[in-house]
Amino acid sequence: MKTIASTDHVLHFPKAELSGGELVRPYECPERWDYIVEALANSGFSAPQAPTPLDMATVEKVHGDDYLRFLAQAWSLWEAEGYQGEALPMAVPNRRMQQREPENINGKLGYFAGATETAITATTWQAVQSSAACAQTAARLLGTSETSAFALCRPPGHHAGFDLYGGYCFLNNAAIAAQQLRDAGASKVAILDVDFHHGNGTQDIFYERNDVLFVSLHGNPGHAFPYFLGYADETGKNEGEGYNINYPMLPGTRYSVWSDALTDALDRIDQYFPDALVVSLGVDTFERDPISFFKLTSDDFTRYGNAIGKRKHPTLFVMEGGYAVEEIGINTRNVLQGFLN
Ligand code: Q9C
Ligand code: ZN
Repeated sequence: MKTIASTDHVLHFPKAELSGGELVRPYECPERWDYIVEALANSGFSAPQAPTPLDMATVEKVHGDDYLRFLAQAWSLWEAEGYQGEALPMAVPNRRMQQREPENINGKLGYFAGATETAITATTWQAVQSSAACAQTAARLLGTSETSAFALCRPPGHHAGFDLYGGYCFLNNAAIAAQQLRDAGASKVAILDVDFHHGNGTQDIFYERNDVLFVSLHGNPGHAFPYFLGYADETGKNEGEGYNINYPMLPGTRYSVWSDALTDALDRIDQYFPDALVVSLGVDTFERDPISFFKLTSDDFTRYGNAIGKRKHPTLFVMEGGYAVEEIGINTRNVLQGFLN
């Protein structure tokens, strides 16, 4: 299995994340990428290949024009105000307020933010575009020479909606990959999101579409980020009705329960007969993840990788979360090795 990865990921490393009322070192940090590269090299995977530059035409099919303009301009507008810190949103539109993009950068940040922990820096946009390029390049491989591929994306993407950033995400890498597969001739694409957190951005993007099935296993939003989406009764809308499937699970969930949801999810995916499968691969379901509450062990990652592989779909893995940094490489490698065996 080939890995596509970009060293540009280091360009996104804010000094701070707002967490528990403090500015802390971000959980979503560059060493995550290093540990994964190292674990794959130690297990005989081929060296990562760099992506080709991002084709924005694909991105424009899953994100709004106003939002893309905002991402490209955010830092220069912030800098022009004379601020010394990193760009964080503070005021957000709420119930019964206007949904209108303000002129001022603080207003724009809040307007496009789904959460307030994620900072934007001078070089964030370059890292974000290179991360999305990894997903797109890997999707191109899947459409041609390969039956599986791994896009080692950083920053991650599944919380990024049509016009929404947050949860460490800016462009939705998995959605871009799915759209790329569609444009290259796949008539149906399934996305399986196994990150601990609900893939609210991916759900948002495809909620009214039936050409992309979205299936997510995650912490119950009554108890877990992103808190405001991810319930089981969210099943899609209009053309997309029946093409969105959520499996929210409670704090303390172990593999015995999680794997039953996975079996059901994989059955639903098989019944859809997709031409390709995109897996939003977060390993923050791990028992020692610092910000999550599922209890999967390192061996469980091998088990579920194998369960996914048994379904024999052309499969693209797209890296999402995972914050037990020292174990992130092993756990990610275990999924890919389990898949291949
Ligand atoms: N005190 C992904 O896994 N909440 N994003 C952090 C820390 C945001 C996770 C709370 C979690 C976002 C891609
Ligand atoms: Zn996550």
